[in-house]
Amino acid sequence: MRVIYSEDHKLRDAKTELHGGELVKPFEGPFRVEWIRAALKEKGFDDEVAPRRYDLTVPLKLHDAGYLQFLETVWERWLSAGFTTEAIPISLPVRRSYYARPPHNIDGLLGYYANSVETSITEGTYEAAIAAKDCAMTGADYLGEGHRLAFALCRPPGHHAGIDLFGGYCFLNNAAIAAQRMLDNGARKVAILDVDFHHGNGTQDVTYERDDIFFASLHGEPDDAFPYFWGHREETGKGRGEGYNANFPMPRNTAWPAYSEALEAALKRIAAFGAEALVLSLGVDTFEKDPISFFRLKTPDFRTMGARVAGLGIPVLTVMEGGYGVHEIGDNVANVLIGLEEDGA
Ligand code: OKP
Ligand code: ZN
Repeated sequence: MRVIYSEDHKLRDAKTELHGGELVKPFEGPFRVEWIRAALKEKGFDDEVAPRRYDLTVPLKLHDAGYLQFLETVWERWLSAGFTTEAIPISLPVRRSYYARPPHNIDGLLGYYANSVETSITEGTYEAAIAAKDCAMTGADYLGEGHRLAFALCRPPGHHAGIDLFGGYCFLNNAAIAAQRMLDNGARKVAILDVDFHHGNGTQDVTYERDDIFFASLHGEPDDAFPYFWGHREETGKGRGEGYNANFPMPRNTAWPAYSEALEAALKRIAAFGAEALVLSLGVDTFEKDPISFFRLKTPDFRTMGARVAGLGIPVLTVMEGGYGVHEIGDNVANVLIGLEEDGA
C-alpha cells in the first residue's frame, strides 16, 4: 500500500513538554516517524509518496474558523507579546467560566483554545500540522480513486484536536478531516475506528452530532488515563448523532484477549452502521513497553489487529496517531499494515 509522508513534519520539533511538574524533552518528536519509516522500508513498504496540497475548505467543516486563525498566527503573536520561549497555555476556561469567549490577549487566547497544557507551541507547528492533514486528505483521495488501502504517516497526530481545541500533541484532526474528504468524494457513511491508547476526544468532539460519521474508540479508562474528561461508555452522541459514537474504555494491564473482544464489538457496530470506508486512527501506544500508557499488547498482536480490521471488507485509510519511546513502534505499525494486507477473517 502507498505510504503518504511529508518532510514538513520536522518543522514541529518542540523542546519542552510540561510533565510531572517539569519541562522535559517531548515524548512526541520527529524521531517517531523516522523510526516508523525505517521499519516500513525494512518490511518492503517502499511506495512512499508526498502529499498533495489542499486549502482549508475541508478542515473548516470540522474546526472553528477562529481556531484555525489562531493556529496560523499564534507563534507570531506570542513573539510579538515579548515572550521568547515555546508557547504554553496557563489560564484555561473551566467549570463556571460562564462567559468564556476568545480574549484578545494572546496568553489568554492560548488557554481558551487549549484542552491540556503539555503541548508547547513552536515556530513551524502550524506548517507541520497543515502537512499532516494534507497526508490524511491525500490518503482519502487515494481510496476515492480505487485503492483499497493507504497509510497516512501523519505527524503531529490529530485525534485530540477538537472543534476549537488543541492539546495532547494534536492541532488539526487528521482522521476526521480524511473522513470528511471521503464524504465529499461521494461516500455516504464513513466510520473512524480509534485504536490509540488514549481516547480520541477531539475526533469525538468534531463528529458528536453527526450521523454520517460513526466514531468508535478503544482506550484506557478515563478515571485512570489522559484525556481524563472524555471517553466514558455513556458518551453515545447527541442530536442526530445519538447512537453514532461508541466508547470502549478498558482498565490497566489490558492484554490482547480482552482487547480483542472490545475490538470485535467495535467492528460489529461499524459493520451494522454500514460504513462504506474506514479511517483507522492508529496509535501503537497500546504496546506493553509504551512509556506513557498502560495496556499490554505485544508486537504480534498488532498484525492480528490489522487482519481483524481488514475483515470488515471495506477500504481502509490508516492515519498515524500515537506510539512513543521505543523503537518497536516501527515494527508495531508495520505489523498492523501487514495484517491489513492479509485476507482479514
Ligand atoms: C497523545 B496521543 C505524558 C502524559 C500524557 C498527554 C498524552 C497525549 C497522548 N506527559 N499527556 O493520544 O498518543
Ligand atoms: Zn495516544
